[in-house]
Amino acid sequence: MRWFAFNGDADGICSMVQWGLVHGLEGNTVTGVKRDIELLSKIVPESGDEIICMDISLARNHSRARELCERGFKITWFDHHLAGEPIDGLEAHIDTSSNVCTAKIVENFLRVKSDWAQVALHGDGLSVHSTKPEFTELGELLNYNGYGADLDDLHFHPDVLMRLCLESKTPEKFLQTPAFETLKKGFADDMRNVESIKEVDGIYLLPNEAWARRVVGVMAHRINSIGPGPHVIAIDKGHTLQVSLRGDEGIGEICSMFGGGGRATAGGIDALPKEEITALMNEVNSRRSA
Ligand SMILES: [Mn+2]
Repeated sequence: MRWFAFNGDADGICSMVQWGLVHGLEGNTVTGVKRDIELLSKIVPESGDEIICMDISLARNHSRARELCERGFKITWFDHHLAGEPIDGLEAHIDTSSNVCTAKIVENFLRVKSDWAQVALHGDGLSVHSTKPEFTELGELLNYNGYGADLDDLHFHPDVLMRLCLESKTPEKFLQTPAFETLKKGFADDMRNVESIKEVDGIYLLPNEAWARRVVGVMAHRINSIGPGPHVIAIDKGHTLQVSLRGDEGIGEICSMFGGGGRATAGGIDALPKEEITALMNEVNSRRSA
């Protein structure tokens, strides 16, 4: 039996579609929302099984991957995220170059040129490296579908969406399907909801609803493009706030002061107690240009 584990975003889906078009997808598939990375823990192989992983970080699945290799399972890994130490016996096709996505790695491995790899580049925010701008929207919508707190938030289970893409065979044909229309309309509706959210006391506060959990990333990205920030976008979780912070510098540092983390320009705090919002805003405001 073969097992596939793939990220539920555009890149993971396009990687699987390419594999499926060449070799078929007989076996079990394991996937989840985009942020659900530790998928190897959901695989329960039996003797003689093999495992193929697409677009999930080996570093984040390292101990489980090592354990499965030691037990003799054949594992093949395609990815462009952090890998960690090499694992004996694991076949790794991992390239962390900033101009590739997993679907490009899979395309090279299969030696079959595919427009799905072009779609994936757009999905991963690597449009500048794609030769097919006509697939920008499709890449972004497949990527958008993967965002949410859990699978119930998504328009399509990523496995269902992957199989719909596979059935279509080409991105052009998928663009003609009702599934594409559903994604397009879903995104437009979510963005219309976003427009109703205004900044109040320095915060864009979103309700804890599925649409908000789906678009908070896109919204943060768009707000960040209007000025240096720091910008505060938060989902109201009752006693706590799920905070996304964006800006030009020092963002991860601010977040870490409140139990979160991140990079220089993007960060988050999973559960900020509401009584700490004043302290957070004091810190943010001291860094906002007058
Ligand atoms: Mn990717």
